[in-house]
Amino acid sequence: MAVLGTDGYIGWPMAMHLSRLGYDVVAVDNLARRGWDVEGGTYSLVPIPTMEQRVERWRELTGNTIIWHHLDLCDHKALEAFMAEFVPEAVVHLAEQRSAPFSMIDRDHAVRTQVNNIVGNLNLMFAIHEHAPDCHLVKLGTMGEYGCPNIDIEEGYLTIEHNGRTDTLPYPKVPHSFYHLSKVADSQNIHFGTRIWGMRATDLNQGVVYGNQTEDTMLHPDLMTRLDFDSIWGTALNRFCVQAAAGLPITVYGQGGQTRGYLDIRDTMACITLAIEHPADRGECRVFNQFTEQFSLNELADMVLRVRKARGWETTIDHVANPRVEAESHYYNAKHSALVDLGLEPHLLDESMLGSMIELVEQYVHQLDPVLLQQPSVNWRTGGNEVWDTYANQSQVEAATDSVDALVASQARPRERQLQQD
Ligand code: NAD
Ligand code: USQ
Repeated sequence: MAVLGTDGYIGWPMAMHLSRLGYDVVAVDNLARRGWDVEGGTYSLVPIPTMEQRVERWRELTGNTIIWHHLDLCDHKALEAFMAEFVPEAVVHLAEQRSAPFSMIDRDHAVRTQVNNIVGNLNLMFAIHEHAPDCHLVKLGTMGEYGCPNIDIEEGYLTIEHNGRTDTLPYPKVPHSFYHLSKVADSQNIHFGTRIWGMRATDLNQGVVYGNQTEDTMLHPDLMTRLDFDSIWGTALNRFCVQAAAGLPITVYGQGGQTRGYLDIRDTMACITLAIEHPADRGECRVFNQFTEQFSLNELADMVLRVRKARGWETTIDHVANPRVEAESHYYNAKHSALVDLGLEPHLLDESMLGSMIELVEQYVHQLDPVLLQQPSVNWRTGGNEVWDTYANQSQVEAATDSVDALVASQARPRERQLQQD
C-alpha cells in the first residue's frame, strides 16, 4: 500500500491509520510543502517532526513499520523505479499542491501548481500502467471541481437528454481556482486512463476537511498532524477555531452565504479506507463525493461563536471584503450517498468537537502570527498583495543566509526565528 503525500495534513494520519489496520505502508513525499511554507513565511501551528522521526516514533509506540520514501512524483524515472520495486495493490494519491490561494498568487504559482499536480498525476498513471496494472488508484480530487451550479451536483456523472437523445457523461465542471482546475484535468486524465488501459480508479471529490485529531495522532505529540492557520493554507473551519481560541474576529469573506461540503478528518480516514477495501473494477472510473454535511460560512461562524459564548467569552464575526471571486449566495445541493452506502458512519459536526479543537489550539496560541491569521494575502483579481510580499520577502532574506533545504530540515519557522533574533 503506497500513501503519496504522507508528510501532509491528511497523509500522515492516513499512513498511520492504514498501518494500524495491518497494511504494509510505504510513505512517499517530496517535502515540497515544507519548502512552500519557507517560501511564503507560513508554518504549522502544531510543530511537526521530520518524516524520519515520525515513522520511528510510530514504530516505537506500535511496533508497526511505515517505510519512508523521499520521492517527487514529477521525477518519472524515480516514480517508475518505485512502482516496479513495490508493486502496490493500491495507491492513495494525496501528493499535490492543494491551496487555491497559492495557485492564484501570480503566473508562476499557477503554472507550478498545474505542472506539479497534472504532471505528477500523469506520471503516476503511466507508472501504474507499466509496472502495477492491477493497482487501484485512489485519487483525492475536490468538491470545488464542480463549482456552485444552479442544479443538484451528482457523484461524478450526469445523465443528460439532448435533442431527443440521452447519455451519461462526466458532470460539467466550473471550478473555483487554478488549483481546482488542476484537479479537473486530473479527473479527465484518470477517466481516460481507465478507458484506454483498463486502469482501476476511484476519484474522491472531497469537501473541506476540519479537525486535527485521530486515534493515532493523539498517541504522542510527535504523531500530531500539521495545523495550518494562515490565509493561504488554513481552511475555513480550522481557521475559525484558531480565531476563536485566540479571541480574534472570525473572518467570513463577503456575505458568508458560500456553501461547501465539509467532513471531519476522522471521516477522511474512513472514506479512503472504504474505497481501498471496496476497489473499483478494472476499467472503472468511480467517483464519490467525499463529505458528510454542507454548511454556509455564516452557519459555521455562528456555531463557533456559540461555543465561545458557552465558555463565557465573546468574539465577533468580521465580514471582510472577499479576496476571492465566488458566489456569496447560491443554490447548493450535492449528493454524497455512495460512501454511506459502503458503510461510512459519519462524525457529524457538533459543539463538543469544536470545543475540543479550540482547546487543542489554545495550547499553541502563543505561537500564532495574527497577521498571517487575519489578513488575506492573495486576491483572485490582482494576485499576491502586500501581505504576501512582506512574508515572501522575509523568507527570501532568511533563505539568503540559510539555504531553504537547511530551513526545511531544521523545521525552523521564519517568524519565530525572527522573533528569537529580535
Ligand atoms: P498538504 O499540503 O498538507 O499535503 C500534501 C503533501 O503532498 C505535502 O506533504 C507535499 O509535500 C506533498 N507533495 C506535493 N507535491 C508532491 C510531489 N510532486 N511529489 C511528492 N509529494 C508531493 O495537503 P492535504 O490537506 O493533506 O491534502 C491532501 C490531498 O487532499 C490533496 O490532493 C488535496 O487537494 C486533497 N484535499 C484536501 C482537502 C483539505 O481540506 N485539506 C480537501 C479536499 C481535498
Ligand atoms: N473562507 C472565508 N474565510 C476564511 C477562509 C475561507 O470566508 O478565513 C471561505 C472561502 O472564501 C471559501 C470557503 O471559505 O468560500 C472555503 O475556503 P477554504 O479556504 O476553506 O477552502 P478551499 O480554498 O476551497 O480549499 C480547501 C482545501 C483544498 C480542497 C478544498 C475542498 O485547501 O485542498 O480541495 O478545500 S472544496 O472547497 O470542496 O473544493
